[in-house]
Amino acid sequence: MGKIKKKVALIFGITGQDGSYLADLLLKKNYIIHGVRRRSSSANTQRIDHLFDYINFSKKNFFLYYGDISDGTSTLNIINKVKPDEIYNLAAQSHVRVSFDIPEYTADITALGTLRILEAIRILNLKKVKFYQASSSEMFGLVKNKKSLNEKIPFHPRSIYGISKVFAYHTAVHYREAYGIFACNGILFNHESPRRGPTFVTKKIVQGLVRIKKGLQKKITLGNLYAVRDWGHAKDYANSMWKILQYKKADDWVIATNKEQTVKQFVEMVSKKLNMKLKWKGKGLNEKAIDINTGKVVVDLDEEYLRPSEVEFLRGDFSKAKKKLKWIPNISTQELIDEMIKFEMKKK
Ligand code: NAP
Ligand code: F7E
Repeated sequence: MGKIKKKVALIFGITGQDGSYLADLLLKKNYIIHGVRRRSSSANTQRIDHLFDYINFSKKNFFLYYGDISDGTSTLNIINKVKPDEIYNLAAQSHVRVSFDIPEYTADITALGTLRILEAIRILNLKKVKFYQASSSEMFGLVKNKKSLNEKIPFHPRSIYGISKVFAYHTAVHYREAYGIFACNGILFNHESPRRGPTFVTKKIVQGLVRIKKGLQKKITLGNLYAVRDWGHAKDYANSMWKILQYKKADDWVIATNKEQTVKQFVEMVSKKLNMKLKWKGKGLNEKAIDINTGKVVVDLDEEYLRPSEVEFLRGDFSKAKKKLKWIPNISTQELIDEMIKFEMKKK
């Protein structure tokens, strides 16, 4: 019997939260993985370092390349060298607040970076490659009715990050329609994990409150407590990316939990788990949370963390993915919080 050929995946953004969970998943599925990392003066592979421990190098199933999606030539060269079956574009300047500070850079990476990858696929005439684009619920932006959002809701982005993702979304659709490339969009709502970057709100809250509990920090300072988000677990969402590329036709998919919380409710869920009883006082930017046991302020607000325009409400309707991909989120927000707390508790 002939050997079954292993699938080859190329992941842009492998060093990020989602890239690392996707690499975990695809290695378990026996893929050969190629990942693109950026050159950095300090280590940026912490999220995938564990892979080196269990990868059997004799099998040659894990490769990293230096690259950057701002650089079209190296992007094309890597794709040409690897000739993958599946390309996952998870690379982006992914921070919404930061996109107000560096809009041009954000557009170059998050919007044009996607175009560069798709152009490389087109120029190289890779007819069989499947392409996944990390689209975002931030594309919905300004939502008029507070209802669950599905694939048919029009986009009204509220940041250059969101606008760049809309460009990338339409570019993927365009390459599908114009050139027949199997290009898909996963419209993923917020997803978190112990591997989340420290300046995203869930990680900032969990890390901060755990450090307060350990006596290492006095308080955390946040922005808008009343923004509503639909928070899932990155591990579940990495699984959806793979399922999207296994579906019989290229399409666009909302991935979410269809449950929502405010930032303030998230603070309360974390503090409850840590046995910290909070009392909220004040209004607007003067709102604060006091730890009833110690009488000390543990959460306050600063306008530095507000955005010039905010996405106030996001809750996703994933019924299409449930029906056709048989995808559902398996990890609840409470389980997500428990895992994030456990991870922070173990830190020295
Ligand atoms: P992340 O942790 O910020 O990871 C982003 C990845 O992109 C990192 O590996 C980063 O490299 C890489 N990257 C940044 N600029 C690059 C460039 N110029 N060239 C090549 N690589 C570059 O983000 P994430 O949470 O894993 O999200 C993955 C993707 O999904 C992103 O596109 C994000 O916008 C999108 N998304 C995320 C969510 C969410 O809630 N997490 C929801 C919807 C969509 P370094 O490690 O060197 O920084
Ligand atoms: O903010 C509010 C903030 O930065 C969530 C990215 O992965 O998900 C993420 O974007 C909410 C916002 O995520 C602070 O104003 C309050 O309303 O954790 P975040 P995000 O902006 O929703 C989408 C789907 C992506 O695609 C993005 O890549 O929390 N908030 N106080 C705060 N946010 C931050 N970061 N820091 C605060 O102090």
